[in-house]
Amino acid sequence: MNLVTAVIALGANLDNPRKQVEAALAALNQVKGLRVKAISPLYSTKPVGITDQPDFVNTVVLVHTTKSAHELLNTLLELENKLGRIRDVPNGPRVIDLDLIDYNHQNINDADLVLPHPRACERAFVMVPLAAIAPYYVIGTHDNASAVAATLLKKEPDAVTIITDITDIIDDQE
Ligand code: PH2
Ligand code: MG
Ligand code: MG
Repeated sequence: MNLVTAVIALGANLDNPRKQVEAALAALNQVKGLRVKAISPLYSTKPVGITDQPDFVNTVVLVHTTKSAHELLNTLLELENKLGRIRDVPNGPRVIDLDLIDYNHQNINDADLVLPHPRACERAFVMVPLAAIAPYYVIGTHDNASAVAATLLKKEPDAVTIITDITDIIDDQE
């Protein structure tokens, strides 16, 4: 059994985004052939791209999986559908977004999947959470997550605000 590490970013900004993210975390950990190994704190983040939409809740997880990169991508798309995602406005508001950021440090350039995620290192809402759980994780040819996050935060200190850590989520479920 070939077990590899992957990085997944979760985001939501509709219909109680924190609940949506928590539901997605629970669903993700139920997936066969996948275990969530680390969950970052949840962050309230300013919308990037289309700025005229609600703030997001974002988190990043490290998973171990026996799935291939494409199988994992399909799993994430299926989960998005199951959790009520409707694809209308690209980069617009959504109840849940599950993005594959990195798969075992592999470079993939397919029509449906480019890895590592080409814009991950420009996004504080990905790199700050990643740095919280894996500061030395290197995406592509960039500096490690901690260094990239620090640079992004220097440019835009208000981009992300921590709202909770995993202990709150566990408490909520009891
Ligand atoms: N996702 C986007 C576009 N903009 N902004 C924030 N803060 N968080 C996101 O997850 C996000 C975004 C497209 O997937
Ligand atoms: Mg996204
Ligand atoms: Mg997406």
